[in-house]
Amino acid sequence: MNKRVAIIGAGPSGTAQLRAFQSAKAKGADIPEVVCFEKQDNWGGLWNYTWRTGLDAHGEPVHCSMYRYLWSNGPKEGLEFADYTFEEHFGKPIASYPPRAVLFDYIEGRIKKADVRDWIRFQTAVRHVTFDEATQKFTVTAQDLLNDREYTEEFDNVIVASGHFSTPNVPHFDGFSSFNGRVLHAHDFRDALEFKDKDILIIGTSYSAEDIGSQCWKYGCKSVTVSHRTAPMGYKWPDNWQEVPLLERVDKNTAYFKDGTSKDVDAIILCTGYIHHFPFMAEELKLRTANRLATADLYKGVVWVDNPALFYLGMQDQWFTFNMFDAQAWYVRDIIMGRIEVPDREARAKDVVDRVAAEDAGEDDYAAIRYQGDYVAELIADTDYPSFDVEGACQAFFQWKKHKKANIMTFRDNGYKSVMTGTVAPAHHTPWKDALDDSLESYLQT
Ligand code: FAD
Ligand code: NA7
Repeated sequence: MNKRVAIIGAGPSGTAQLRAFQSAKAKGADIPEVVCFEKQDNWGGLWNYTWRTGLDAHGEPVHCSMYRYLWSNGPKEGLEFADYTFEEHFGKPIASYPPRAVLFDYIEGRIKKADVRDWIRFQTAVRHVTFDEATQKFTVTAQDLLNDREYTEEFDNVIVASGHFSTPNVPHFDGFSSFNGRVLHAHDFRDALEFKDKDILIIGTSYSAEDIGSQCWKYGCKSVTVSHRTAPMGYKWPDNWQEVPLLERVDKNTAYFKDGTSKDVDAIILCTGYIHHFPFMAEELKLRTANRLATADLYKGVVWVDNPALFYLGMQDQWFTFNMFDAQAWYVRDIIMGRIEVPDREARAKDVVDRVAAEDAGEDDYAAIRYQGDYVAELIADTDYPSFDVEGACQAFFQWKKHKKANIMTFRDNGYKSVMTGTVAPAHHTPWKDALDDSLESYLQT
């Protein structure tokens, strides 16, 4: 096959795509030449932790939004690879909510086994992607950051796997410029110990707000105040935790809220989400979408409606993660290799409209989980990705929701059944709230 395929990003989505092509090759298929561009010096995407914030050593925006002490926010049984189980990687069953380093090790284990590191050009940032109607080729302009050399190459397909939880959405509130403390976005949060003995204010009510607040509580902050725009999270919080309406303004160290109440705080952490940001894509190829399950303009959630030679991976809001990226990567591979046909533009656009309507019809988080589970099942039914019990994975998510409702500070102490191996995860040796050492070595001790 004399096609050339560019993958942008070697995070979980990009490495899923590499593994998909490698697995076809291992089965004797003739595969395209695959070039993966990764701006960091290692794979793993967001899971590749760095202490840096702001700009990296080359002046590039730091991609990492993860922090020290991050433990999986959902059960690992919902994200397990169907072709590489946790038990295969660690040689024994492990507990259900691994810290970041453990999940990084797992992601890395599969891609190392696939032996495709030399398909990746590390420390190479994609600067610009255009499409030529006449030649039907993409031109990719990339920068070799180590040698400060820019070059262009042509490709038949481009797969954008650059993630969408890295460019922060940063609202402004009156008084921020004269606040006598630190104002930061979750993207720049690293070490909860920075906020030990401090009163912190968090804006937002989604995963980052819940998790960063919980971490600061775990590592000894004085109090957590969470300000909501739409609705409070409503969990049973510890005594030094309160939920308040939206912030109106701050004056020196005092935060004033919409209901007229106020609170003196030492730091403000904006857990206000991220934007889909693709400055390197030509205007007519650029995905513009809200953070939702049915993204705009992507047939089957992956094929650019206006040009089926272009793909985006992992652009949905996420209940399912690693195995959804796999489902997408195998599907995209099979389109590129001519095993799956893509319908005409009208049908592609209708598919998007139907998916948006189906998502909108769902009433709660349970419906959303099932919706995304059905999507994963739909894609894997058409490829040779190992079939797995998606309903069982949904059940793990449903139990997780119930455990969070029962006790938000102990939900990570529960174990769930792997739909890949049938094993029920053992309890971790230490309750999450007391486990201050989140190293891989500590976590894997039995
Ligand atoms: P990313 O992981 O973002 O990887 C994208 C890659 O593209 C990066 O390596 C980046 O360097 C590269 N890149 C970007 N732009 C360019 C460019 N121009 N040129 C070259 N390379 C480029 N998921 C879970 O399953 N469990 C969790 O507990 C969990 N916790 C999370 C916590 C936080 C704080 C965040 C932000 C996300 C969390 N997620 C979690 C979700 C996360 O989105 C996925 O797990 C996963 O990392 C997404 O993979 P990805 O490959 O699509 O994107
Ligand atoms: P999310 O899930 O996109 O949530 C963003 C939150 O920020 C949400 O509660 C929003 O409130 C709130 N928000 C956004 N803009 C504002 C403004 N202007 N004012 C007040 N509140 C605002 O982002 P997360 O970072 O929590 O999670 C992203 C991923 O990281 C997730 O997949 C996890 O795995 C980790 P709203 O409810 O819309 O009123």
